[in-house]
Amino acid sequence: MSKKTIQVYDRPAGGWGALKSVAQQIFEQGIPAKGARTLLSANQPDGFDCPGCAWPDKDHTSTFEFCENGAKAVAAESTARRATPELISQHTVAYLAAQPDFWLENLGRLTQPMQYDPASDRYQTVSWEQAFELVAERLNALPSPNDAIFYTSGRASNEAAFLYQLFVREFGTNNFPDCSNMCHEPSGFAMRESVGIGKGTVLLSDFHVAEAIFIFGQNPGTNHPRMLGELREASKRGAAIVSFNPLRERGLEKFQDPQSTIEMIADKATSISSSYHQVKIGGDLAAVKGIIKCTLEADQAAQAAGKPRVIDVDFIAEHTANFDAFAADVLAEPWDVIVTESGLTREQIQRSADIYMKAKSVIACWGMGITQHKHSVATIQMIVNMLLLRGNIGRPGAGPCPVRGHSNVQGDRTMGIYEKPSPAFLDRLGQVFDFTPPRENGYDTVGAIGAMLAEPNKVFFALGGNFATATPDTDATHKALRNCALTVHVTTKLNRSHLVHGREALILPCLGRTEIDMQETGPQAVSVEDSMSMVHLSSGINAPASKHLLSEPMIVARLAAATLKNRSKTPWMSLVADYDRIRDKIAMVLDDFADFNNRVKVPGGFHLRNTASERVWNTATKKANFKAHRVPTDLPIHRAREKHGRQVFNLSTTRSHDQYNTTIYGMNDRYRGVFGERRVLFINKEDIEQLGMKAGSWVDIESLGEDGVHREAKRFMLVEYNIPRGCLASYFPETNNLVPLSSFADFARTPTSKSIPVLLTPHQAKETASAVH
Ligand SMILES: Nc1nc2c(c(=O)[nH]1)N[C@H]1C(S)=C(S)[C@@H](COP(=O)(O)OP(=O)(O)OC[C@H]3O[C@@H](n4cnc5c(=O)[nH]c(N)nc54)[C@H](O)[C@@H]3O)O[C@H]1N2
Ligand SMILES: Nc1nc2c(c(=O)[nH]1)N[C@H]1C(S)=C(S)[C@@H](COP(=O)(O)OP(=O)(O)OC[C@H]3O[C@@H](n4cnc5c(=O)[nH]c(N)nc54)[C@H](O)[C@@H]3O)O[C@H]1N2
Ligand SMILES: [Mo]
Repeated sequence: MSKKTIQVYDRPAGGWGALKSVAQQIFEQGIPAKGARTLLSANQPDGFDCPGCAWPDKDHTSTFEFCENGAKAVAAESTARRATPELISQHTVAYLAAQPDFWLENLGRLTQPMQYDPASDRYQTVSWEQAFELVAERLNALPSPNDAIFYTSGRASNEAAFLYQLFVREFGTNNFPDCSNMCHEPSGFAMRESVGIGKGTVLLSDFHVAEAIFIFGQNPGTNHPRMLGELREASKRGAAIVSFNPLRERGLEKFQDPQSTIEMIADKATSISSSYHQVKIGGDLAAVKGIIKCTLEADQAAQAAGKPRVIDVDFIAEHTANFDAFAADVLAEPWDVIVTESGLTREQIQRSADIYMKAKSVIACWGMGITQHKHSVATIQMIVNMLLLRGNIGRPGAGPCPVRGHSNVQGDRTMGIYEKPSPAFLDRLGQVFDFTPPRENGYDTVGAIGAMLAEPNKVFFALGGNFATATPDTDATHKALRNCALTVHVTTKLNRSHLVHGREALILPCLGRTEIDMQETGPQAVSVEDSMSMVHLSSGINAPASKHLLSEPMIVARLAAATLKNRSKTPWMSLVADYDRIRDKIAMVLDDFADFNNRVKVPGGFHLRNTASERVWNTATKKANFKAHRVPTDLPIHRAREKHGRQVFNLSTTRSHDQYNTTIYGMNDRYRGVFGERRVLFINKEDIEQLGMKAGSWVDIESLGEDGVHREAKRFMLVEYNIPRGCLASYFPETNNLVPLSSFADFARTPTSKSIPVLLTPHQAKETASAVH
């Protein structure tokens, strides 16, 4: 464990620090020889898709692209450590549950299916056969199929996800909460209304020609390190990069590319952002509306002076609807509201607008800093409005680019992991597999927690992920899971969700993506879809972590066969004998996957059709819609400040550099200068002074939810940081308990993990040093 220190990190992102960190991780996971070969096979035509993020691969035939956090994700999966039954059953679940997440992760890969034994409070081995029979029996005994809930995390392959949604729908429910419900759900919702498709329209090639790239609420240095390579190239050729982020993030400032011999040897770096705007948390809608206002005002002035128009009038006339009402709304929005709510000066907004207006092509990227607020959908639609103004969609170098998280989260949705499936999709699924799919919408993540809380005895099944820790309102979620009759987790490693379990519980260990998936007809490849809609194959290269592991498609198929028995006409076991057969079925259900097997076998795969990128608008108006939204001035943070005064802070929960969502790799956050500690709270210097405290003091955080429930998180260290006044940042998942279940994005229902009104009080130190983990 590293020493606890806080210091300013003045090095660029990437560089030698990245190489050192990876070397250390490979050493700690005990994978000396194999490690290097495994890393070199990530994102290669005959290798596996990196289980890190959803950023696309440069070119499948290009050389190895180094990525620190991709390497950490791969190393974590190919660890030499094994969480054997002997190791797990040595401890009671009560003991395991008392250990930190970091400790659980470090037990290594699970090797055999295990079942919870209440008499001894331990997990004990169980055969696969018995495990499937148990789940089948419990599912079939439920009063209604809607009493079962089937969660998915975004690592599941297309093949696994397709079989899973088919099984669950043949079983009879659309209860598909998924990680997307906590992630880019608002992007899909907002874009479907605005441009008729819920996915980004740009390709990597657009990054090569864009004249300006706007980045909202994203920390690519940590979460999409390979994106920095593209930004570095863009910066070098003179493209403007404009970042909006309350925190100064190192990766958005300077990057030293570990692949560039010159930068590494000369210890040079490339500047990334040409301008950096520290918006207030939740202030992006106001900022973007301000940019649009400047653009419209400039257009009016140009028109009055008889100069060329600033906005793309031809595009607007031919391709869009609702422009006039939208423009009137923007022009009526007072500047003082825009300035106050964005936290930026009018000059800063004007400068951003000048860059926007000057650039012939603009890409807008965004991440969780945009999607996890109450007004996320409105903010995303405002970003799309900005692009539409100058026709920045459906032409080279321009377009919206929501940067997805999990490596196949976009593909899982394409495959039908969705609680609100379209009637057309269900019709086709029913025809191809000869059954009657359920029509009623299912539960999303927030809905599923509510339902498990309200009614006991549900069956909760998870294909990957860590539901207990990733979800909001930890106390409520844990209660919900404990309320279940049965909880089942398909997983690679032990995590908290297995320890916060139902009356009965199973852990089903599966192959990881780096491993060879051998089935009856030989080794199998799976397919994934990245953030830019490229679909390609992934084949594991390592021997499985244990001979008892099953692949995810096999687990789903065997469970379906056990549960549905002769109710199903689907040839489950034949499908998993050869995944080409699954892909043939996918092609029969989804037109965009016609000739799937042949197209996906080309190195690099193929690009899924994206209608908006062709300027075909699948919206109700058959046009791209301008959507008017007032700058919100009555959000929970405003109401909390009205009630409790100005000492209320807005807390945003974010990722450290040493974690993958709920998986904690280490205790450092190198680029933010934090070492050896995760219970930290980033805060402005003047706010620390006003609180009468000092950097390094410990505080408790009280959440000011509007449902009257008391929520708090104890013992966080104040870290002085370059962040606007009134704003705080801390790590997820330590702060998840502060997010009320009832606080979520309008329409899309993502928990508001990036804007939690809180109060701080000094922590009354009772703990001893042992409480520091
Ligand atoms: N190494 C690594 N890679 C990952 C992940 C990981 O945990 N580790 N997670 C994966 C997943 S599932 C996802 S979704 C992505 C997440 O990747 P990101 O979208 O980068 O997610 P966060 O780390 O939550 O960071 C969000 C950024 O938004 C900023 N921010 C917070 N509030 C606001 C706001 O109101 N406005 C603006 N403009 N900015 C704000 C924060 O300061 C931070 O820089 O990464 C994926 N890749
Ligand atoms: N407060 C707060 N909460 C958040 C967020 C936030 O920014 N702030 N971010 C949200 C976001 S964007 C997301 S996407 C969710 C993430 O929610 P999840 O996807 O549920 O969480 P992960 O931590 O990614 O899941 C990690 C677990 O997946 C399992 N796993 C790993 N690889 C495999 C595999 O190949 N197969 C299977 N079956 N299992 C595997 C391991 O058991 C590991 O412990 O969290 C959300 N929660
Ligand atoms: Mo995510």
